Amino acid sequence: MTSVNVPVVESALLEIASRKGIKTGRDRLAEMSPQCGFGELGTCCRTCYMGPCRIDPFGDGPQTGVCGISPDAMVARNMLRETVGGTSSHVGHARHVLLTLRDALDGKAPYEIKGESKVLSLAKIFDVPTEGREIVDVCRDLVNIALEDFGRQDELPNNWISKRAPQAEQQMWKDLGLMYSNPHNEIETAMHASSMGNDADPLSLMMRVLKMSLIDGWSGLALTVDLQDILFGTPEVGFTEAAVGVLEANSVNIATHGHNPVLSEKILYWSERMNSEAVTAGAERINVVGVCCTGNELSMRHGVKLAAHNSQSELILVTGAVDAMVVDIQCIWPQLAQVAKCFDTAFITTDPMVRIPDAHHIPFEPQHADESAQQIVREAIAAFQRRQDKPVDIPQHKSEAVVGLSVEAIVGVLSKLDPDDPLKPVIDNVANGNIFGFAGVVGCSSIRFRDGAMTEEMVKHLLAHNVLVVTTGCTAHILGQAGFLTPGATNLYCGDGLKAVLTALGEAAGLGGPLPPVWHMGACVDNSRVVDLLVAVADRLGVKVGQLPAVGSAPELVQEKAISIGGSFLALGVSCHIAPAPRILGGPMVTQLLTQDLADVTGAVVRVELEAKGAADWMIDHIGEKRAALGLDLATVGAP
Ligand code: BF8
Repeated sequence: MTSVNVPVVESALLEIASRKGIKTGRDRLAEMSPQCGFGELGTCCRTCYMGPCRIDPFGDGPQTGVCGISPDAMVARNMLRETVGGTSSHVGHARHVLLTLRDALDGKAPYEIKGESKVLSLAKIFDVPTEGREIVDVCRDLVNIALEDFGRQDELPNNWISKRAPQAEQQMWKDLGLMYSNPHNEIETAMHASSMGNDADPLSLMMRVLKMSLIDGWSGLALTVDLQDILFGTPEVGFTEAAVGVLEANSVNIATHGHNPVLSEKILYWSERMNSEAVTAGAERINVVGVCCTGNELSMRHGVKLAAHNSQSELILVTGAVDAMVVDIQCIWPQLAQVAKCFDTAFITTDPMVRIPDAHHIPFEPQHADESAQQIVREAIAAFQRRQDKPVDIPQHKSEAVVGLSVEAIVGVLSKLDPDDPLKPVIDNVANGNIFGFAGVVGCSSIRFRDGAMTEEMVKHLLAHNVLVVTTGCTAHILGQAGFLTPGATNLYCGDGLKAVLTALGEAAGLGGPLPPVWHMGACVDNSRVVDLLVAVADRLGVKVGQLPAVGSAPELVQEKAISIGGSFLALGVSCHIAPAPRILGGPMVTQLLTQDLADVTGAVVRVELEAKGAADWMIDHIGEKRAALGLDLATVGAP
């Protein structure tokens, strides 16, 4: 196993950028510092034109906005709008995939149904008859159920949450007034309520935050993943490599970046079929690699190599070896177009929502997917021809990585041990303390935390204390690059209990070695798979999800989407660590609500820890408290 740590990868790329005179996000962050303290605390309001209003939380200066709004209401209102931003992204993604699937079923878009098993399992959940029916007809019924959610004005419960979410938690959400009907109506209501002169009650606003987060969880994440599995198949365990060293000097390198596999699946498909055109142009082959979440999507279904997480997206361009960077939606830095201009790289935008000056825009609509994808691949080959005989700088860092651990894949592996009760070995080992608990370490990569390897250091502490880690998003790239997604990492980092159980499970399942200690579950939308796993374990134990010895962490928060995803975990009763602090500290009541009082509402709290060991220690303590509450008195078994 080759293993590197991310700062090595990044310092190599930063050295190349500096040598070539290219500014990076770190330079721009330094120029921007110190950043606005009012903004950081959440007490800057730009909602109306009597403002912007700024409230000094330390008592100097005005204590309300011009309209009289309190600091807590200001903070809560800002947080609601952040959550709407995150939820809109995921719900928009879900709707795009839904319409693509509808068009595919109607013969209007060139996509097939690769996930028949997902169609059948969803049919069971949604009471769609399957006996003697064609799979496309079953699928059409599911599409109509999902479409109904986006059109309804009857205030009846949303199908995807009311059928997909666990029943015990639904009762809690009903009691708290958090259940919802049409996600679009709720997004409108949240924007309306948070505009000037409406909701000014911080508690009411924070309940809207939780409700919006639930919408994210079920009509965003879960719906997207269910539909993508129908179209592209449910991921299976596979092997890949991660880090910039996956670029190939003599190949046409196409970096797919963004989130929506409706585009990247077609780029991959046509790259495989147009390889001979690349060879004719002088290349060894076409090498499709993945950046950010679209990278996770392709890696877990096709083993596509993972080139970069979000804060490396501009850095891999300085290699000069990326012939085309093709982007769809979300987390696309406008700066990418400027860096691409320094090289022969074709920076290609495809979605009408993502127009970036100096990018080459090739509109991509699912109905004409094949034509657009072929055009994009040809642009990449042309860019390769332009760079021929020019030197490239590809740092030779990469690590192996096991990817694609969907819940179905995990159950598949465990079934080899106990086909009748696949989760039993996991449950037994949680009970005896070999698995101390579970941590979902998810979210972004932030240049504020990268140089300290925040995520890697935190995960090392967790594994040493026998906490099994699951990961998604850019965090999955970070951990993949650092070698945590390999069987070898089990021996390197795990405490004795976790090492023993992962070794026994891996060997019994016929893998010839331990399971990796960090399980790659996909992109950020695949946090719904993390929820599905927790629900399955909770069901098997006969407890609520919030009672499990489990905790979440977004150790390098960047995006609004991470806020709404975190909120969906809080609504389930799963406490979350986060760094940096969300923008709430200027509102004492909101801060107390999220860090303490929420425990009496959903059972979860938020914890801010900016340093890796402190974060891991809190997570381990929290898991210990959950174990004690469940009566698992072997709370310290296996801890070093
Ligand atoms: O949805 S982890 S920087 S790429 S927001 Fe964006 Fe964050 Fe990366 Fe994926 Ni998720």
